[in-house]
Amino acid sequence: MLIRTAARRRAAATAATACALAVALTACSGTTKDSAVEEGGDTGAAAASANPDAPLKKGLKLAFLPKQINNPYEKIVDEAGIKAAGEYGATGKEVGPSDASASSQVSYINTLIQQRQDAILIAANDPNAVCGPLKQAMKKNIKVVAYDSDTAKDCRQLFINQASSEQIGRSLVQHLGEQIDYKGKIAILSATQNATNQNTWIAFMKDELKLPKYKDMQLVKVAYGDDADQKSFQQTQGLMQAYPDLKGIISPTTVGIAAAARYLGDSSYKGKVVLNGLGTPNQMRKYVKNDTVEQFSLWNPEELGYLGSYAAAALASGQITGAEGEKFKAGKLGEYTIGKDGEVILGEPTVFDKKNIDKFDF
Ligand code: RAM
Repeated sequence: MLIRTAARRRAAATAATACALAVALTACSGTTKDSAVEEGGDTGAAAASANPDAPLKKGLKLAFLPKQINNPYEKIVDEAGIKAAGEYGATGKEVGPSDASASSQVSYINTLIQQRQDAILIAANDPNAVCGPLKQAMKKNIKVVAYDSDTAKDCRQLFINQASSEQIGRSLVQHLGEQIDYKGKIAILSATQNATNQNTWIAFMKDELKLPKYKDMQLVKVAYGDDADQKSFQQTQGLMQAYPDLKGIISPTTVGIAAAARYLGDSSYKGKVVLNGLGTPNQMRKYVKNDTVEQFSLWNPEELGYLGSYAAAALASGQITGAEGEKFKAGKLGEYTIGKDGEVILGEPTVFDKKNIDKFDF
């Protein structure tokens, strides 16, 4: 447990740096948590003072609202969160849109408010488009937890981040740099143009690329596959047509990297263009085994859902209010401390390659 705690402390420190660097980004902009409580108005006594000894309430209703319902990664996260709710006598469900466009989640939030859920957990498709309805939810004492992809800060009480955003962004560039010997044209294949998480990571990638050791690496394009399989496939094809001498692609989305691997794996670029990014071992296994992809990273999505579930329950039970420094227990994952701006960091990502990929099943 010592190691976990130390790793978490490191991660929290990195997150603080991340936000300092990313002030210009939507992910780290907006007003503080306190103003959310004021605007929420009705978060009441529980918001004013946390009771760390309060038991988790029985019968809580949690709703997971992913970026899109048919994304295998989001499914793993949400199913784990729903299962965790069963551990402490709550119920959970997943609802959401079939596309990850900016405003696609708004009508779902409105319905969840009408249903008087106790907490809404959202992986936001846009930091601002969901804000109005989420503030309405908080006003009605429905707790709001962003996970995976943040909203603006005053539109939720907590953000459960999978890992330090800075570490995710910088390490993807570091890994690709090593793989292509720090030379040549590179591109990014992202999710949607508005995705808070991908945009935050890309800002750190661009910042990392400013270091002298990357002077011979040139980022020629950021393409958007919208977390849609077919569009991501076509965008990869388009990148290769436009830049046949491309040396590497970073795809910081599980949908994007799997589609890009499928395109490259069946093309003459296999083994010539390095593909790195964020993927699930189960979707990427065959591309690692057939040498299309050497390595990629991810955190454990089940743990992300599990942590989000416990965090939402702790909020809804008055154990925490979302203020920096408050602590809560997340079942088998142990204790977590809320960092700056209501951010809770799960841990560190894992790098997967031929040697370890068979040890993972998600
Ligand atoms: C996709 C989504 C998600 C992101 C992962 C890595 O599934 O864009 O938000 O965290 O990739």
